[in-house]
Amino acid sequence: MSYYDRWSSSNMSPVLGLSRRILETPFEKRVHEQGAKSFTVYNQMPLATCFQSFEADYWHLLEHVQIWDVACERQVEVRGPDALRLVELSTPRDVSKCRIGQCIYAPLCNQSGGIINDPLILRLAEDRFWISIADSGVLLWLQGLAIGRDFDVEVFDPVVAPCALQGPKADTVLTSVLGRDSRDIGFFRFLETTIAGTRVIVARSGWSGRGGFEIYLQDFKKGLGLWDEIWRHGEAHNIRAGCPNLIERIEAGLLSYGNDMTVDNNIFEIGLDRFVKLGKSAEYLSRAALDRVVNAGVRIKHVKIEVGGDPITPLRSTWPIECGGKPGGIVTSIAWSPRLKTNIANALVPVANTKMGTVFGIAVAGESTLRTAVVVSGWS
Ligand code: THG
Repeated sequence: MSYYDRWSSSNMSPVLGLSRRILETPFEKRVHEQGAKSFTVYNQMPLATCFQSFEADYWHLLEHVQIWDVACERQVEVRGPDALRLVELSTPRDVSKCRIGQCIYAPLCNQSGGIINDPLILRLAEDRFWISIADSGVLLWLQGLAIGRDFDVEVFDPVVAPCALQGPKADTVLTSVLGRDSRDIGFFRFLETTIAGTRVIVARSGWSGRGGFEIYLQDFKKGLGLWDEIWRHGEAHNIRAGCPNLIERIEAGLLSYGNDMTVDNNIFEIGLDRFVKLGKSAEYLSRAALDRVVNAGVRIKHVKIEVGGDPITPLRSTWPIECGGKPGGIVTSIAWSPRLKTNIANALVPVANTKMGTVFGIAVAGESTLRTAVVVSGWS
C-alpha cells in the first residue's frame, strides 16, 4: 500500500462531524453512495478529496471521465444597474471585456493588494454575474463594498450548485447527454439548456487540466436526477465519481486558494498578474496598492519544484525551504506523481531563487535530513 493509500484511508483521517453548519449539497447522497473516503470543508460545504486512492483516482481521471460534486464552488450573484461597477471594483481584471455567455478567471484584490479569492466570473446578462468562488468569504465582502459605495445592486447567495464532468471522455459523454455536439461549447463559454427536466448552465471549464464541463444546477430537488442522467450516459465510458485531484491539479498548474496563496499574497507573487489589466479604465479597489507593488517590485514569487526521494504525504502546514544555507521560502502544496515518478510541488521563494534549476533543501515534516528539490518550468 502506497503512502497515499494509507494517508487517505479512513482509519488515518479524522471523521468529519456533519451538522447544519456544514451545508448539504444536492449531489451529496450519490457521493456517499459512491464511496468517497475523505472530505474537506470548502465554503461551508463538504468536498470529497479521495474515492479509491489519490493515485487510482488520478489514473482514472487521465484516461476516462468523472463526475464531481463541486457544489462547494458556490456562487455569489451580483445583479442590478451597478453590477458591472461592483465586479470591476473587486478585481484588477477588465470585466467589461467579458461577454454574456463567457466566464473569466479573475483574482479579487483588496485595498492592500491582497488576494481575497480567485474565482471564475460568469456573465449571465449585461447587469448580472455569478462569481464562482474559491474557499473564502466573498459574499459579505462584496455586500460591504456595495453598501459603502451606495451602489444600486443586489448581492446574494443564489440557489445554484455546480457539478463537473472532467476527463478526456467528457466531450463524448456530454454530447450524448445533450443530444448535440458538445464541441460547440468553446473554452470558458457557457449555454443554458435542460438536462433531466431541469434548467442548467453548461460551461466548458473545471478544475483539472484534462478538459471537461461544469453544469450549474438551479433546482436542488433535481440534483440526484441530474447526476443519474449524466451517469447513465457515462456508463459506457467507464464514468466514476471523482473529485478535484491533488496530483493532477498540481501537474496542471492549477493553484489552490488558501494553500498556494492567501490574502497575504499579491497577484505578482503568485503569477496571476497575467490575468489582469492594470490601469483599466474602471475603478478598482486595489489600484493604488498594486501600482505601489509595480514600483517597488516583489520579494517572493511562486515556482514549481520537484522534490527528490520517496513519495511524500500532502501538506497540512507549509514546509520551510533552505537555499544556499539561508531561509529560502516555503512549500505550499505537494504530491507524488505516479506518472512522473517524482514529488511535484508549488513553492513561494525569494525572487533570487526563482531561476530554473535552482537547488533547494526542503525540511519535510517529521524528517531529520533535508530533501533536495529543484526549480522546474512545469509538467506536461
Ligand atoms: N470552477 C468553478 N468555480 C471555481 C473553480 C472552478 N471556483 C473555485 C476555484 N475553481 C477557482 N479557481 C480557479 C483556478 C483556475 C482555473 C479555474 C478556477 C482555471 N485556470 C486555467 C489555467 O490556469 O490554466 C485557465 C485560465 C484561463 O485561461 O483564463 O481553469 O474550477 N466554476
